[in-house]
Amino acid sequence: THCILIGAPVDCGKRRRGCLMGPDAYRTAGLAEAITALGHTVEDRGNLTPDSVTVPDHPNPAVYKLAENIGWTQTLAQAARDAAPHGLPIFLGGDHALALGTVAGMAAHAQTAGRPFFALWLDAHSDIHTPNTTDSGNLHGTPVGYVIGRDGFDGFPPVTAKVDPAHICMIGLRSVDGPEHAALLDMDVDVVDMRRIDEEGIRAPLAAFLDRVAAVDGMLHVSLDVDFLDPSVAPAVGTTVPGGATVREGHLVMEMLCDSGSVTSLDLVELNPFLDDRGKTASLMVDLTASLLGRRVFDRPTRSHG
Ligand code: DIR
Ligand code: MN
Ligand code: MN
Ligand code: MN
Repeated sequence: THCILIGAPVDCGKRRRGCLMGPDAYRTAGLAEAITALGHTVEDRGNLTPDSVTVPDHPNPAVYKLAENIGWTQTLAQAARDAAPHGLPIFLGGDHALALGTVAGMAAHAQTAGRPFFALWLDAHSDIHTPNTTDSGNLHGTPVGYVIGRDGFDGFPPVTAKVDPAHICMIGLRSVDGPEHAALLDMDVDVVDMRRIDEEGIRAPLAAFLDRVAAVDGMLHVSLDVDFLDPSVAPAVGTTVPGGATVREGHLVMEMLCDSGSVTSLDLVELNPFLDDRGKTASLMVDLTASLLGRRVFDRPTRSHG
């Protein structure tokens, strides 16, 4: 696989600063070296800067840095479309607002390629707000709302390839706001909250989703939010929520994704190196990426996931 690293130092999706250091933390933690050690090639396209746009005030006065978020969305959607035909784009965040652009861009690419598009959201949060429903005003809570085509994103680039909610699986949920909960009740997003993981394990729901992707030869975008993981193992994130995925659950997800062969793009988001403990979170994110790209102790006999 040819891996294309795209630095997206997005820091406007929430108020606590520091995610702009994420791309360099991944480089420092040896991301490119880990990928090449697995026999892949790596091309680092450096860090992008957002298009500059001006916008009128938003009716929801809480909305934070609207213009900058729109600029990043434009820039990253284009970067995704540019990179996708040449390899596997890995977007180095940056906070989760970057996914407004990366997912929209990858979905547009899939549409051009004539393939169904799916997204796996690994996160404590569902990120399905719109700029109108968010209380915090933090737009890192809105990328899913944007890509499925919810109303309220005036000023953002029109979503040319809307993602089907039935093609989205969210794993790790344990902090869902009221308006998000209401929106999710009305749609076919596969929501795997932590209780379901406790009861069924993480393997069964993921296997079922991956079988659906494979059945139609779908393209799969994976958006990995640091807060998917438990804060005890991944402290470098501004929005920690106790009770998250363990290190092994994280690796199993990545190993199954590797075996599926379906993953065509990846976001690494919400790493705030300013909050890290001697680089442990950055290193864990690099190790998880390595598992996604084929690092393993022993091979498994080939079999279906079901
Ligand atoms: C929360 C936080 N739902 C909000 N969202 C986060 O502000 O809308 N997503 N942290 O990863
Ligand atoms: Mn998120
Ligand atoms: Mn989150
Ligand atoms: Mn379908």
